Amino acid sequence: MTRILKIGGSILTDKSRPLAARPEEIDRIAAEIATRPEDLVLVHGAGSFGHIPAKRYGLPQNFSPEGLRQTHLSVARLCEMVVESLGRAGVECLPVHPLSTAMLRQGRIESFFLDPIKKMIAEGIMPVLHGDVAMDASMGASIVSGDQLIAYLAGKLQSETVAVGSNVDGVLVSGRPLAEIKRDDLVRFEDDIGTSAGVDVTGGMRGKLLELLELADRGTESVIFHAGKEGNITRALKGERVGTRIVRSK
Ligand code: IP8
Repeated sequence: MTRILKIGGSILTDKSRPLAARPEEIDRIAAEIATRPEDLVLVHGAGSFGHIPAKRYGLPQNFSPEGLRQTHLSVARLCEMVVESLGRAGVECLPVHPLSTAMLRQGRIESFFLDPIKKMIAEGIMPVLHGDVAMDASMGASIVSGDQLIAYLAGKLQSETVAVGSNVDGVLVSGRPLAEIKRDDLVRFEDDIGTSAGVDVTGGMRGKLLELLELADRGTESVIFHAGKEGNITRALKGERVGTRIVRSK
């Protein structure tokens, strides 16, 4: 059974500065992933490599071919760093760029060419995807976030676990992580669940939660945890309790 791990761009990069990767963090994350890489699909956020150029060119509201090119090349560079680091850690993996595999409508994935991903998994190779720009049937082009990608892939690949590593301890209410959250709780906690620090064009924690609640409604529970704390990725991959679980409403 496939497992999906997302690592937020805020862990891999400094979201307040353009093209500011954190190579030591990338290497630490790769080493943790290398402890249990079997049947794993990795999706990473765009961080400053995506959100800063996207904002500069007014994406996705403004259709800008130059903005699409610059933003894609930038996130592809971050993906290359992640793939190279995983390779050094001994994980066989390959990049999969959503710009070349997904088609959107109104900013949502309408179709996705999954065959290469399925074949990579079958051959013991970890597909590495990332938040990206993508062509959109109604808007010309738009942005597909890593969170939308994991919710989509979890359904299509019938994943048994979905773990989302961010730069906070989970869904925080009054500064403390909830043990679990379901859609019915959302109204009560609405004011506490903010957007992320730094530049973010895809909705921060709130956007993430909405994707994962939708996934829970379809039957796949997930967990949001702090991926910046050493050992947490390894724990999450082992299925140990860490962060906030996103569960289905009764
Ligand atoms: O960091 C956003 O992906 P995310 C992708 O997963 C771009 O929200 C290009 C800004």
